[in-house]
Amino acid sequence: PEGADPEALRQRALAALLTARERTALLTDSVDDHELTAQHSPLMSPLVWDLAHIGNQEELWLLRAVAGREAMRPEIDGLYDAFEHPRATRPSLPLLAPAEARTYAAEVRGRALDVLDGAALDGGGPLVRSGFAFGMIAQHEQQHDETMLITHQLRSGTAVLSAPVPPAATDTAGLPAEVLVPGGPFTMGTSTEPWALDNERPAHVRDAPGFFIDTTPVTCGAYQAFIEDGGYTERRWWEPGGWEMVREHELTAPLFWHRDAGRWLRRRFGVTEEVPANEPVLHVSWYEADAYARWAGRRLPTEAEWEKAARHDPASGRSRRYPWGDEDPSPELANLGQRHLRPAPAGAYPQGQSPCGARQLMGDVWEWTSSDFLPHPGFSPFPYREYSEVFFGPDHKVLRGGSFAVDPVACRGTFRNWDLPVRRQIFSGFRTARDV
Ligand code: AVJ
Ligand code: FE
Repeated sequence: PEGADPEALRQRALAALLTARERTALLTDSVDDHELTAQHSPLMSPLVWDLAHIGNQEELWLLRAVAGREAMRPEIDGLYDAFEHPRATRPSLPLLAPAEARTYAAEVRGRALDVLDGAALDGGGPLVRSGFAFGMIAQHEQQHDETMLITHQLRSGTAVLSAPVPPAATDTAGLPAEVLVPGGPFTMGTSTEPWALDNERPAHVRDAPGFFIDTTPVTCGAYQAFIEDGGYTERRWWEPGGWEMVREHELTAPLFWHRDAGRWLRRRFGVTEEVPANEPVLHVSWYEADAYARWAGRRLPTEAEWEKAARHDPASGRSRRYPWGDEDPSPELANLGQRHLRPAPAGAYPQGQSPCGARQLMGDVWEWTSSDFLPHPGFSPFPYREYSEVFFGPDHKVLRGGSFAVDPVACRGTFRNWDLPVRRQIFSGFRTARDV
């Protein structure tokens, strides 16, 4: 993609915007107006807020910032500013009704495609060059689509979404439990990926001593052993904040699990099923991931270790765009893009493995790392401080790799996600590591 010609970039941007809008339509047309305006959890916005916020951000960045247009409806900007109104308060705002929100987003989109048509993607300022703002807005919409999928998972009632089951690998019998990543320098972050966001930049060298990392994410079966060994009842495994969370909310298992006649069941998008032992565990907080790792005599990988395991190619000494190489994701390589509504069994996607032999680093489940969300050395905020910079610090932990709910446009070996260590409604899992 670096140095790609402007017409190819324009097509790429157009495809990314259209793909995102199709998914937004699926998530917002599959429920009625009452469900669009209801609050399904105090952790989430009503779906209709996400819908108009998607349109509003597109208006701000593609119509106003790139093309210099006047505000279409200046009076609504404040309603859809995520920093002005916390999620829990959004249902009581005078939001656009579902039909109005759809019309607004569609009108913005029509104008944005005109702007894309005439944009000089090979020159201009940093917003236009390489189609950055268009890629950023496609990623923004896809991130809110993942957020809306979380809202779908939290809603009660019958299922409205369905998808085929992801493939299992056939060669998992001989897979080692962990793989070695030898010590030495590697390149973290990127200065060349055109649509990489500010927090992924710039490329810089890190040195990491050797470590072992799990070949696959930790499974529900392995996590059940922690539960059955009294994991949630023994303070010694938990960070103080985690122990407080366990006691206050009387946690005994991942979110959406419940016990029934001696079996663990889980509710998934409106359907209840037995917890699949061989599937990566999902909906655990950072505190639970950290406690499990301690119980197992291991630890979470640092963010730099995770990225080295995913990208470093010892044969060439360089870092790849993805675990499997430099080519874009495809259905044979990773479980991405909401093609499936669950992670694939542990060990799936052998073609997508990284040079060290770790599997499923991209897609399936977001993976908690031990690291706080901090800027890379040489970071500068772009295009706005509120995208990343205001979240840097000890409050947020980094997640890497992307879940089944992440679209390929918002997934790279350098992509960084972050959240509070108590959060577990997100599509989060983890793998563990140890020193050599
Ligand atoms: C990167 C997923 C933490 O959803 O809060 C959406 C992405 N930023 N709108 C979030 C985002 C602004 C962000 N995360
Ligand atoms: Fe947003």
